[in-house]
Amino acid sequence: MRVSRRLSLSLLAGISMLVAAPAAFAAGELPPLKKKDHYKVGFAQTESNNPWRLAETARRQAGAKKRGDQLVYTDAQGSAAKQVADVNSMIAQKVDLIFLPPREEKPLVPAIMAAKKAGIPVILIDRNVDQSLAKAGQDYVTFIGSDFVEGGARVAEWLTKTGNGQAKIIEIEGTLGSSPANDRKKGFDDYIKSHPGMALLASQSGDFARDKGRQVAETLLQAHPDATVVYAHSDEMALGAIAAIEAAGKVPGKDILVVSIDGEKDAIQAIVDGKLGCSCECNPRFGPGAFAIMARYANGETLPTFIKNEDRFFDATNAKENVDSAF
Ligand code: GZL
Repeated sequence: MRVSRRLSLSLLAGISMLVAAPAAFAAGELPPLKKKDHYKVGFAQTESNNPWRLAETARRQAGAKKRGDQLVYTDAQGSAAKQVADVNSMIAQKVDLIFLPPREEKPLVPAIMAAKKAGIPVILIDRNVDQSLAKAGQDYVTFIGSDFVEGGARVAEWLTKTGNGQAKIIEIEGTLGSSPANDRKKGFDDYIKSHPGMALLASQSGDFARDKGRQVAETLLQAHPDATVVYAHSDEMALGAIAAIEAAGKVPGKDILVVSIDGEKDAIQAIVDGKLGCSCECNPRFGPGAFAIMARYANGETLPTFIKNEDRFFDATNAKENVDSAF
């Protein structure tokens, strides 16, 4: 049968459209990761202004190097909008997979959906997204990180059990809209609600940064001279608060008890020095582990929607022995 020239051209055009169009995945269907020896992997970091972020980046780079993978690294310098652009650039570069710590829970969702549409699987690390907007196992592969609600509750529990059950608390929150800040607040605040002697006087964001933490502590301590505790969502902000307390001529650990999260070296040293009460670990060193999880996904394994990092807890009982190995 002779096929007309016009029909054969239109058939060819139709087929080429099928081949060229980016893969479209149904709502519950994740893009697969082809099994191969090496990958081109994107890692869109939020910023590099504190030891936690630097430690995370170092371990991710080590993980890629160990596997012989190519790491496409970007630094959003504290801007969710830039992080969105960074992810979109990785999509354009056709990376095989993207590791993403969404700086804030909502703005990164469209970029995650764009990666899915382009057939690129995303593994969220360290921070999660708003679960009403995107879900693990459906829009991204999984979330690997700490349980932030649990971390906030562990600090509240330590505070309640260590003190006399009485406290007037100033809370210094992490980056506004980020899952660690939202959930560390929820975990801590919900716990103290069931302890009448624990009062929350004020709560404000220090953006996970030491100097901003110092400024917020200075302001809130001046506004609330009766405060007896500072709860900081990260060690960097706790160390800033300690500086503010000392600048005000008060003694941290004696006049005002500071409690925190992360487990960074300077904070554990501050516990040894009696200036910080406790720090619930939030381990940034899971780079190689994240690559192992990527390999499991490539092998066709169905992964859990949340792969939880187990975190230790540091206070005067164990700080000294843990300073040297801290990040
Ligand atoms: C937690 C991470 C937080 C750390 C901060 O997984 O996103 O961001 O607690 C860091 O130190 O800035």
